[in-house]
Amino acid sequence: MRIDVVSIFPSYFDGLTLSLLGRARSAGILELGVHDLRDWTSDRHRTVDDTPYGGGAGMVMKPEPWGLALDELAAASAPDRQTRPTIIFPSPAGEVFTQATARELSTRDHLVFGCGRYEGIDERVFEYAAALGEVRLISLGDYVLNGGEVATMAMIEAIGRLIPGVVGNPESLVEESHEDGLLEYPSYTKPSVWRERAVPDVLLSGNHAVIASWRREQQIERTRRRRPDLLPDDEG
Ligand code: 6GU
Repeated sequence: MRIDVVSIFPSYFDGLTLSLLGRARSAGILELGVHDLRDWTSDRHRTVDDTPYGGGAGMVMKPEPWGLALDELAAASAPDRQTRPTIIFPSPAGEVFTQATARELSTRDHLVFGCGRYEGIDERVFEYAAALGEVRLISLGDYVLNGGEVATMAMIEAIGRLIPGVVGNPESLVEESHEDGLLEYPSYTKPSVWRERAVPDVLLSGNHAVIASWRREQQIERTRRRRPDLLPDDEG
C-alpha cells in the first residue's frame, strides 16, 4: 500500500517512522510520503489560507495549492497501479471512523490524506477531488481537534496494522476489542497474587473450554456496562 499525507505541519508525522509502522516501511510493505502543502504555493509568503466569503470567524484553506497537490499525488497513483486513490479528508463533519472503516481502507492500493487546518478547506476542493478518486470525509468522533493531523495519525495506525505482514502475529488481530463487535476480555500475567489481588481462579485451571466461555462472558458483561450501544438491541 502507498499512503500520501498532505499537511502544513509535516513533522507531526515523524512518529510514523517508529515501531510497527516504521518496520513495515523498512520492509517495503508500506510506502509513506509526507508532503508540505506549502510546496504547492507560488507566492512569496507561501499562503495557504484566506478570509471566508460571506464573512465569519477564522480562515479557510485556499483551493489552488490543494488542487495542485492532489493532481500530482493522484497522477503518481495511475501509471503502475492503474487505480484511482482513495482521498480522505479528516473532518469532524465526516462519517465516523470505526474498525470496519479501517478494514475497508486497509485493502486499498493508495490512500491520500488531506489534512485541513483553520476553519476548513474551500468546499470546491472536495468536489474536484471526486474527479481524481473516491473521496471520504472521516471523523474520529464527536469532539473537535485543531486540524486533521492527529486524526490522520490515528487512522494510519489503525489501517496500517491491518495490512498483512505489519503485525507479526495475525491471531493478535482477531481477539481485539471491536473485531467481533464486543470489547476485549481482561488479561492477567504473573505474579498470580499482586498486592493482595488474585488472578481469577478459572485462568489457572488449565481447562481451555471453561476459560473460553469465561472470557466470552467477560466480554459481554463489560460491553453491557461500558458500551451498551455496541450490543444488538442497545440493551443496557
Ligand atoms: Cl477527523 N478532524 C478534526 N479537526 N477534528 C476531529 C476529527 C477530525 N475527528 C474528531 N474531531
